[in-house]
Amino acid sequence: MAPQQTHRSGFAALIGRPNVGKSTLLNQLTGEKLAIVSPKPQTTRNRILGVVTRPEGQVAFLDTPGIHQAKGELNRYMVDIALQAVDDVDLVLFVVEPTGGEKPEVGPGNRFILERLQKAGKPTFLIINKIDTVPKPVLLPLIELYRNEFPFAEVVPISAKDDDGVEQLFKAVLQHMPEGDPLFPEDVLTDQAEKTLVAEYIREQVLRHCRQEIPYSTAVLVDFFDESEREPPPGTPPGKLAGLIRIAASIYVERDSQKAIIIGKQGQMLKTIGTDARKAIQRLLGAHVYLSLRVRVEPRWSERPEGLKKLGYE
Ligand code: GDP
Ligand code: K
Ligand code: MG
Repeated sequence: MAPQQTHRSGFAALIGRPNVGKSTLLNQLTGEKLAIVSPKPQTTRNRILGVVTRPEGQVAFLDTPGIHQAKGELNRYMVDIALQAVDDVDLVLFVVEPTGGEKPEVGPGNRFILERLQKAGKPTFLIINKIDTVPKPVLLPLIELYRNEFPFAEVVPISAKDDDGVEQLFKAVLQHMPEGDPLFPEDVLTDQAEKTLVAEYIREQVLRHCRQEIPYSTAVLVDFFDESEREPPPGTPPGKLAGLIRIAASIYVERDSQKAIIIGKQGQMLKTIGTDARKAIQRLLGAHVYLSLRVRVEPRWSERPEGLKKLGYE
């Protein structure tokens, strides 16, 4: 008789400064685009669950907003979410990118997070992401510097973008999960509703196409999601988009001037955002999508608790 394999399951949180590649890593681990990605900070605003299920175990990863010292209601909200996640998991994956070029350094932003992790006292991996961007020799001294700051259970260099080291990382994470039965049914991938993902895919296109100050002031809400014609007619070959989903969503900004930027000359910017978002949403939903977007102004929403609540951040 073959020996019974131990089944492990638990939670692991991706924690780190903005832009180090936490969301890219979540997507690579799960093989799905659960979290939007952009070169701008504050891309991830909520905690995002991504579940990986294998015969030998299950890991529920939590992607989180970047931790940084910044003012403002929305920033506080995001940092709280990230720090809360640390308390809720079995293992912390502290993600960093190589910094300091030829002379590697940890830096104040990472030290600030490490202080919090010291207090939390959870088993923690150091994930050095973006190793595709540096020559190999800088990694050893960098690891040395980090090891002097914190007793990491493991150090794993990866490139989330190139899928380099990600499988090894998953195996190491699983070894640190407690023994136990799966926490989620095996077909569960995330706890995000389709409507939430749709709103995020639209926000991603705003991040992609608009310049710096716009993204921070933007939130997206789905107003209308009609899937009454979602099912393709009987006899449609598998894989062929045949059903239709009608979606209306609002892009919220804080000022009229921002609204004008998102709409663009003769509506060109909004059209581009809509076209690109629709393509991504069609892939997500596996049906044709009719997407109608409008831009609304909600003054200073990101500075007010009621504003945050109204736009879905609570
Ligand atoms: P997050 O803010 O930590 O969630 O970071 P994102 O996942 O949004 O990524 C921030 C930026 O870093 C994006 O432009 C990504 O394409 C880029 N990025 C993420 N992982 C890698 C990597 O392994 N190598 C390189 N070169 N870029 C990466
Ligand atoms: K980002
Ligand atoms: Mg992110």
